[in-house]
Amino acid sequence: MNPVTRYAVRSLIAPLAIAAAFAPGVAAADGLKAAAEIKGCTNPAIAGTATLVEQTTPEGVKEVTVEMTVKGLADGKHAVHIHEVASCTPCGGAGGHHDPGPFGQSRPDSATDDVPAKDINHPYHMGDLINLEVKNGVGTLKHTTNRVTLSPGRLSIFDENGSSLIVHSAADTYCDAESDLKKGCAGGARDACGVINPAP
Ligand SMILES: [Cu+2]
Repeated sequence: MNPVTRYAVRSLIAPLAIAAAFAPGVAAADGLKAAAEIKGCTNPAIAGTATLVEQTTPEGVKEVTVEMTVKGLADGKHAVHIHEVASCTPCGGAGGHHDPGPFGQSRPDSATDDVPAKDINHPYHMGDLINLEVKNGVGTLKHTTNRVTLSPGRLSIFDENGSSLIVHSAADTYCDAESDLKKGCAGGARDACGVINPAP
């Protein structure tokens, strides 16, 4: 191919490749979905749904948008996390927070923590999300995180034993300041749970 033709071919291919990369639905991970049916741990009046959708940033980073609506919770803020086991019967079966990292320590807090605690690993977990805010009995949350993926990989919530969403009784204070490092800073008791399943 002579240089002029080569240049012409290249200048044709480059824009096509860029267009393909950014076209909606073209990237392999984009649009992958999951869902969870949220149920009260002990209170049957608590019920809701959550959807999780994976997309890819222009840079190629996978991120997941979590949207959740739950009715029947007490008004105010409630901690929400992705927990490490696909089990809600009982809610304790969901285990600690999704934390597949090499230094994985899924326990958010413990009864034996010192004050201030030295072994609280929250909010460093990959499954740590933000608070659900409940007004007039209806709680909503929308949050995009690049700490987890739905597609296979090291951050995937669809690991060997799956994952669940847990809504806690109290707000997550994010255990951010040294003075926050106490039992319950990750939201305390569990109000509701939903096993996360792949969705069409
Ligand atoms: Cu939690």
